[in-house]
Amino acid sequence: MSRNIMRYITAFLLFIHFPQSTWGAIYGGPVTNKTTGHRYYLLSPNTWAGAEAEAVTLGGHLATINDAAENDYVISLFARSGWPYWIGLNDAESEGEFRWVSGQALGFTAWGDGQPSDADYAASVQGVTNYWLTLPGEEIHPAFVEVVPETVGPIGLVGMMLSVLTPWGRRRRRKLSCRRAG
Ligand SMILES: [Ca+2]
Ligand SMILES: [Ca+2]
Repeated sequence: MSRNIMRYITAFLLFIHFPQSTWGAIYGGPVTNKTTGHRYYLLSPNTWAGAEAEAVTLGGHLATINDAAENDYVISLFARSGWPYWIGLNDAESEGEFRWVSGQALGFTAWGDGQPSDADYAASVQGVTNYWLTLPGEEIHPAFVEVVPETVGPIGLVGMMLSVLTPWGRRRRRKLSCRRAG
């Protein structure tokens, strides 16, 4: 089957699966991973750059998949078999040098057979093993977003220690729990 016919079929299936009223929107999540505390969203179909812009408004980026566990976790949350979902990896700046849009270092990869191709933007696909491929960034696909919660800074840490260790903090917490109980 020619590549063009495949594209039309994909576009038609996307249209049925994601009603047009939901395009450019959050389609799933947020779901928080209990182990890492990271939040994930599924975005309805968009270009890679459009999806990344949406991810930034949610306080994150297109997902940075750091290991096999995260690859399988995100797929299991949102993906349908055979469907590509944008993730944050691309070599748009320098051919062959893949970088995460979050700025994190590239370690783990899950390229499928013959991947990455010449195209610059990575997408994740559910399969027998969950794998990545590259596609032209102007194609319209759903996307995975990852939001890494801000870590507690030194001032927050001091506040937490005061509240646990000092009589003032203990009294305040007792008062709060009484109020909750009462
Ligand atoms: Ca990650
Ligand atoms: Ca490329």
